[in-house]
Formats: sequence, structure tokens, C-alpha cells
Amino acid sequence: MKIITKLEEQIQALKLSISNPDKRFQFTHWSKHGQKKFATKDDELNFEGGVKLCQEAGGQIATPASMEENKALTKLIKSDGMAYLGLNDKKKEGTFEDASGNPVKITNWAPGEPSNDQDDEDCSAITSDGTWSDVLCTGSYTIICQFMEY
Ligand SMILES: [Ca+2]
Ligand SMILES: [Ca+2]
Repeated sequence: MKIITKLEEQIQALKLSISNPDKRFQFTHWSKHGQKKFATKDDELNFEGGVKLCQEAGGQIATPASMEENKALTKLIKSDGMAYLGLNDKKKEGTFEDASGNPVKITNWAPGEPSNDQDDEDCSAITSDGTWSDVLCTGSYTIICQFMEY
């Protein structure tokens, strides 16, 4: 079942990237690890806006699956910047999953995080040192998308 969901996701992403071949050209900064490419055009949006932006470009909002990917992703973040990750615990408090509902493979929380401040932090963001914090989903942070090479 899980494999089928994964395949469906990949087919969907492929369809989108084929139907919108130019959408990837909007991104100005790229960083790569293995088959995964991270891309940004440095615009700041809220979480839902970021999910939509990445989906429309045939990708997903960035969720590092290894520390190496986390490092590749971190290269795209300005020294004083923060970028949304796909990771969120909107469905169940304290249980973080990616934007498609898949379980998280690694975490790299900063000390004291996730803090769920004001009972309201259900999204996550990464800083230029590569550590993560849970943050409000309604904030405004850099959006980084991820794309798989097939
Ligand atoms: Ca939370
Ligand atoms: Ca927090």
C-alpha cells in the first residue's frame, strides 16, 4: 500500500514536471545531493503557499531524508534566513510527518525544540546552521522545494 502511494506520488510529480517543463526554471538557486535537488527563488511565503508553489513546479516542499541532504539544503539558506520544511505535526501534536503524510526519516531539532509554543507551532523551519525549530504555519519564511531525478 505504501509503495503504491509512493508510486502515485512519483507519477503525479512526473506528470506535473512534464506538463510544466518551464516551471523549474523559475528557481534561481540549486543544491544537490544524490538524486535529490533542492531549489529556491528566495521568496518568502507561509507554509501552505510553499506547499502549493512546490507542487505546481512538480516537486515538494523540502524535507531532508538524511543528514547529507540536510547539509545540501542548508547551503541555500542565507546566514540570517530561515526556510520552511515540509515536516509538520498538524495531524497529531508531536508526531511530525512530511507534507505528503510520510513519516520523518531524520530529525535535527535545535536544543529546546520542538517547543510547540502557545500550543500552536505545527510547522517547521531550518536555519543556516542546519538545525530545525517548530514554528507557526502562518509565518513567512523562504521556500525551498525538492525534486527527484528519475
Ligand atoms: Ca505542534
Ligand atoms: Ca518552537
